[in-house]
Amino acid sequence: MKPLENKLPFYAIAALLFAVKTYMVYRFTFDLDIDNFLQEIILLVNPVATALVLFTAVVWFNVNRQIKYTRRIAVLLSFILYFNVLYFRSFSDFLTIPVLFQTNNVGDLGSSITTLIQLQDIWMFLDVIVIYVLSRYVSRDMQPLHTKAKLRASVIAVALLVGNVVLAEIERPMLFVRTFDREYLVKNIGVFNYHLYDIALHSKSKAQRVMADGSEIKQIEEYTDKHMKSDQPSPLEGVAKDKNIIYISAESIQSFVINKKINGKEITPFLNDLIENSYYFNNFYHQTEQGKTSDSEWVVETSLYPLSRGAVFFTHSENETNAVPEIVSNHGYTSAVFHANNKSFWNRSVMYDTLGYDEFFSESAYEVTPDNSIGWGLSDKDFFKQSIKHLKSLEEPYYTKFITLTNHFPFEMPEEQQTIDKYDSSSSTLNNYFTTVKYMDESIEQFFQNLKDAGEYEDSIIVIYGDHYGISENHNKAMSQFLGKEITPYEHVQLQRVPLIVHIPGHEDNRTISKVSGQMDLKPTILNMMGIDSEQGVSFGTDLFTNDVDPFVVLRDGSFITENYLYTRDTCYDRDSGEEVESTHCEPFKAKAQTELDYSDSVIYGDLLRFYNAEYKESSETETK
Ligand code: GP9
Ligand code: MN
Repeated sequence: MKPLENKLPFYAIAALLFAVKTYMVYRFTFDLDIDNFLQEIILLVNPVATALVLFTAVVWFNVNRQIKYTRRIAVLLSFILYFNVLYFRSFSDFLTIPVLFQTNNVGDLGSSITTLIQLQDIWMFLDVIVIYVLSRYVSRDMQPLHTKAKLRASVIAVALLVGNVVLAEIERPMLFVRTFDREYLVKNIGVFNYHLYDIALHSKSKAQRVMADGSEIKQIEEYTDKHMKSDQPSPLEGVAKDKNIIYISAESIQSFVINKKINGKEITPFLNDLIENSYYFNNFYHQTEQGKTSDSEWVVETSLYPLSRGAVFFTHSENETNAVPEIVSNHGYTSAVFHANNKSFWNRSVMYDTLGYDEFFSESAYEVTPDNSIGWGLSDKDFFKQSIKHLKSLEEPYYTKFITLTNHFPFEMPEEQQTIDKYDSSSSTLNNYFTTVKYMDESIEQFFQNLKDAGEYEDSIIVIYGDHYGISENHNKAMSQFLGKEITPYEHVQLQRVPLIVHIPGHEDNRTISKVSGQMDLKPTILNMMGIDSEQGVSFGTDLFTNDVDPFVVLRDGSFITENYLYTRDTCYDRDSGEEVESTHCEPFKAKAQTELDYSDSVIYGDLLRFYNAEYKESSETETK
């Protein structure tokens, strides 16, 4: 064969082969869900852009090293891709740096690796073979390219990659800030850029951890003990001892729907009745930020604030957490989460281990078909129904959490399943919302019946909380039409209230409690109810059933609510009337709110609970000796 006089075809062939291979892996091995045309385009552009960036880098090497570089990069990238394929076959997920160092994950993979490797996988290395063969025919005495040509090649490649990222941001706004799902990241920026992103995220949190020392946690614990911990015994102390705990994380439900009607029909008839036989908190705020559902889980299980950007579930999944599942496991409870979504969403597969959950029943534990799906996936009614067998398989007492999904933006409900009229306003989001909220109400009602039929109700305490808002500020006009009042910044904060219902079968002393409270308060409350509050540790919440600590709820954006005032966007309001008042009223609380957020951030960034937990374990060991 005649030597390839011009090297460009050689690099172009190498890049093209690699791009085609990567695309085929995305399309057929990872089986990424493609929902629209833009996603299709992104999936096509990404392998080309990545291959061009990596392979055109060759122009900057001297002529002799160009061929070597091309061969090596082809081998390296092929192995990275192949390793992801093997990992995906085993876990339906993508590799992360923490996972690489988690012995149990990679250990599992190690033992089964021979079963994962398949003979036909050889196709994944065909391009490498072609590149090696072709490289022998490339002329070794070519003149190097002019700097202008080198620049041109690199600029085109990088521009294509930037175009890819821009398209990804259009398709999934805040993709990089929220980092909600590895599958979305891989789908939008490709597996190689995803790894770079993961490395950056990991290095940043590692650096902050290294700088931290153990002295700060003592100071923070003293602060939370002094300002949040109630000295009063809770009237419900020990009421949940040895009982099962069932949390229902109710997707996107806000308090404004409770006891409200559309065209004369109650939106939440079951919850409205349930409230009469339960404790209902009508001034209970969600405290989530960009991590949405995962933030609510974080707050409820750890009593720490979420971060102001990103999701703790992603950024700090290796931290020590002293979370409720871990604590209750040490007291004979089996802990489990039920959620019929892909297990990598919000990094749950990793994070639930960190929080100490024993079991996670994710999408793969359910039978999901087009017929039983609505919107995001398995319908809540089917989800609850199918969960019962898994629930029954758990050893009692159990501590469980059921995460619903159907009442999720964009609130789709097939017409034949709608049991309430849509609202009539300029916002189709708000109009649809009531139909899925009504569906949630029915599915929770059905779940109560499922629990009763399965004999799981009597010995359980059921706690239902809204995870975060469903209707954003973009719909203020329609919202103000529904509520019959203007949505001022004060009203906006009031709309961050979500229902909290604590239902204890057979309990008499039920009532609606109006004290200002937040998701942060659930950890101390539930531990107190279980009679194990002494282990709550650093907690920014207060038992909901005690009254000796002044109510103070801080939202992640720095807004806060006290008994008498509400502060948001640099303005102080009277909590009852919503009237603006002198800023001096809110002034003393501003510093306190900031201190709490800063302390909580320090705990997370510095992974400070590792010091606390080490010390705690040591002292409890000496006590038992
Ligand atoms: C996805 C579900 C919804 O698994 O938790 O996530 P969200 O968008 O509400 O955070
Ligand atoms: Mn949610």
